[in-house]
Amino acid sequence: MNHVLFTPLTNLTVLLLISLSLFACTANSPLPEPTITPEPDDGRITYEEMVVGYSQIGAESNWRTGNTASIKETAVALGVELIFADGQQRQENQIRAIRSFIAQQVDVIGVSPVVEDGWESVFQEAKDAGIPIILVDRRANVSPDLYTTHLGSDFVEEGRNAARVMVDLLGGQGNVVELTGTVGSAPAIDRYAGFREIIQDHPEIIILASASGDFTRARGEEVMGDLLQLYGEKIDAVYAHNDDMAIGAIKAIEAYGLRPGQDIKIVSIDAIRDAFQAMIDGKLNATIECNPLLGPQFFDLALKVVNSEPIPKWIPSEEGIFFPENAAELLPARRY
Ligand code: GYE
Repeated sequence: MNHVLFTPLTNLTVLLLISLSLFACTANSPLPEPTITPEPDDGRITYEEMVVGYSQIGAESNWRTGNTASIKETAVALGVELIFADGQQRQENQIRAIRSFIAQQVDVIGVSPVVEDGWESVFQEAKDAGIPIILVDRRANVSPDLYTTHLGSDFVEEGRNAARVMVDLLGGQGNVVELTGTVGSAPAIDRYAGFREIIQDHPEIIILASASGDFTRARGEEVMGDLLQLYGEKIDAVYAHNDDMAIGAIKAIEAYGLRPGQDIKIVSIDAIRDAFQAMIDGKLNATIECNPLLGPQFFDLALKVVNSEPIPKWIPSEEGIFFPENAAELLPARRY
């Protein structure tokens, strides 16, 4: 929406009202109180004036539902008009949503791209319509002039941290199976790469297999069940790209008759509340934090973008690593 156009109109209305009230003063005395006080107008767009289209991936994990809640709650708190679209894990739904935001002439589009590839043309359409795009959480593989900034985690570093913890847990030796996230997604690609960067210096740690559980509990359980059928007690550890898949894997390991967290060590990523509970229960050995509470930072950036303020091309989140030792103490304060 072109807010710049509203400013002269507003000033004109105020002027008209002032002259009308001046006219009224000469006709009747005493002087009435002026009904409108002109507000200082620095021409900046405010949260209340901003319309934001947001294309979310879906609801595949507790991380994602925490992320959605943060975006929606922050919009309400700030008074931003938010048009939210759930892509149900499908890129074509996300592309359709972005096209409808363009048709509605929103001020800014936020998008968390389910996979990295295939966004060039729809982002170009947004650019041609003069609507800035902010990538939230996941990256898209597009030329940098097609988006304004990326707000999200360093997924490679998360993979490295998972590997560092794994090396410690295994004492530098053992067989690992990996449950990867959605094929072609930025976090799955980077968490795979970061993990290997560290593991390659530990030749006695073998990655037996790597299979996608699509970031869901159900698929994590299913794939882990298959891996147990294939490798059985040879498996010393699981590296899961998110906690939901780890929780699925825990079920499969128990169904197979082994003890998750003891017979098979497990390290995963996100740090959702259920992961803290699994650590308290002794079934998960560590979780690497990935922060989904991006609502406040996202709308702050959106406001800066519509007001043409300079912003960096990438805003990484700050994240920690959590272990069973203090899981019970930390769980009450966890918000997702
Ligand atoms: O780790 C996973 C979710 O893109 C960082 O997506 C996000 C990942 C998160 O489904 O749980």
